[in-house]
Amino acid sequence: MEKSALQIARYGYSPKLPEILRGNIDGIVAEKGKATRAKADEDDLKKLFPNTYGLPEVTFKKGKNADVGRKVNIGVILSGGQAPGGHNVICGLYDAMKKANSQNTLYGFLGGPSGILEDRYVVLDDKIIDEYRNTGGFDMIQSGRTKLETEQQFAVCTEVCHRHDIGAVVIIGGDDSNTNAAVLAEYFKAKGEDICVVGCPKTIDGDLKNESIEASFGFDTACKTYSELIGNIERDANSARKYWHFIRLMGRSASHIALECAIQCQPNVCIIGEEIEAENRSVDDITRYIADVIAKRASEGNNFGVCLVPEGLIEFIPSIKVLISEINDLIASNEAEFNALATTASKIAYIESMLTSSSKKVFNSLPESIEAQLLLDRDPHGNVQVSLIETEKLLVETVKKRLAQMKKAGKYNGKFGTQTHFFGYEGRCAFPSNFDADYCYSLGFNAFMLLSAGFSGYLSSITNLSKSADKWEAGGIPITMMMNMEQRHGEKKPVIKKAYVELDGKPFRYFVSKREEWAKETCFTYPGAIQYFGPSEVCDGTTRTLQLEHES
Ligand code: FBP
Repeated sequence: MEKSALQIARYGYSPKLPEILRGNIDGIVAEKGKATRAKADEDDLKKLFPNTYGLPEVTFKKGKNADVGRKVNIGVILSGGQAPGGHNVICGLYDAMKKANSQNTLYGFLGGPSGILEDRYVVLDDKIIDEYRNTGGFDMIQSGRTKLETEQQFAVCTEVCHRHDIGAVVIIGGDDSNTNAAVLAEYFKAKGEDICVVGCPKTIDGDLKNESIEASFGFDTACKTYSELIGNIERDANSARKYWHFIRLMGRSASHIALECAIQCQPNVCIIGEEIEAENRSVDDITRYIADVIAKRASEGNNFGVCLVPEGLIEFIPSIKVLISEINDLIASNEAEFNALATTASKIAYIESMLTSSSKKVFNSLPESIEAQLLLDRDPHGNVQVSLIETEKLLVETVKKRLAQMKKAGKYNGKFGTQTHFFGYEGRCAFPSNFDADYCYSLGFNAFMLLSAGFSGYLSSITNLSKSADKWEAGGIPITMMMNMEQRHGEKKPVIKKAYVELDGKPFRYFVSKREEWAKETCFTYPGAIQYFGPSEVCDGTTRTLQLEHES
């Protein structure tokens, strides 16, 4: 396949490892810390994970490691949505395992978790690995959203691992995939199988983070890519001065991406879902807020601006949250009948007839296009697919109506020309930033160090990320430590706790301290293209979110 000039140039980039992982691989040893505890639901978790609950945290140090060269075959799986840097996790894993023993073999299971269930794989070698170094995408082995969660599936995994003499499985995924990695690790231990499972924290959404995991990979590059595009649009808006651009940003429920992009680009409006929920605001409240900003700018002759909307917003508006949960239950309990309905109109009428009167009112207040989008297929976890709901268009409609009312009342005298955008897939497979290239390579390398030392049920953890890569620390965190029990499909299940934007956290507080000024003035910033080859302060830094979180 023909290669672009950038692709060829990026092959030459050497990802930076933390100092501790450099040098001879038999000079790195694991040091166990104290036994860990989950923050909530300890008793339930202890019962569900009798073999893997309470494991100690692990840190790598310099020392003599006589076992690292023991031969091991490893299976690797990419799970869920694409995130820049996934290939480098595999490259780091591959380089570490070959460094330890050139006879080690890496099986790349194809198409996500279904690859291991169907025993579809490719044996990764230098030729394949070298073609994907520092590139975006998951196309080396592709991804998928099949869940690994039943005993029957685990039995198949065991069989497949035996067939290829696989002694460790690395699962690169988000909160749900890593939850399943922990369940698989527990299963192997309970059955006396000598197979380790190690996870790596992936998702552009940025919602897989906690005290031990500072960031999921892909968030950095995705935010930088979206910020470049938003900056370009801001410059266009400021040049033409005739449009309000409403931009919806991917990121599922949490608003981390929208917040980071707002800090990078200083738009006039950015809605944060978590704040909307905390303040119990309705669509009408959000509409009034945006319309007021538009009217104020119009009064100074500025009939243009940029408004960022997180894709998960709809789920944070309390009345719509209730509506979505009712729709989820109705679809789940009347699946066959609902699916048999041939037209969207009949589906809307069917659901509408069963809603409670308050939810029916909310449903009817939405444009028909949004009603239809709320009824689209659920994801494998039974959640509404927020990426399919055009909230930016909904807000343009409601704001338009509100401005017309304000005009009648003599409170607005501007022009409201609009453009809508959705940035999502554009950022998920971008070439990884230097930060993600380094972070991912380190996560993969470190995953090998964990599994070669026999740690199972752990998430590969690289920390101290706001410092330069040589100062990063390497270790492992027991996955059960990050779990709690949550209601899923009517059942209490162990899951890794999702991280939402903290309203008392520094990044959000910084945004709040600036947003009034950004709303009124034109303070746009234009981050531009991600620079790979240039001054270190441009190329190697991480997100503003992480920098603010680490500021003392
Ligand atoms: P993960 O949680 O699996 O990392 O996926 C993230 C994401 O990009 C979300 O931001 C988005 O809502 C969703 O995937 C879109 O899913 P799909 O790729 O199935 O369209």
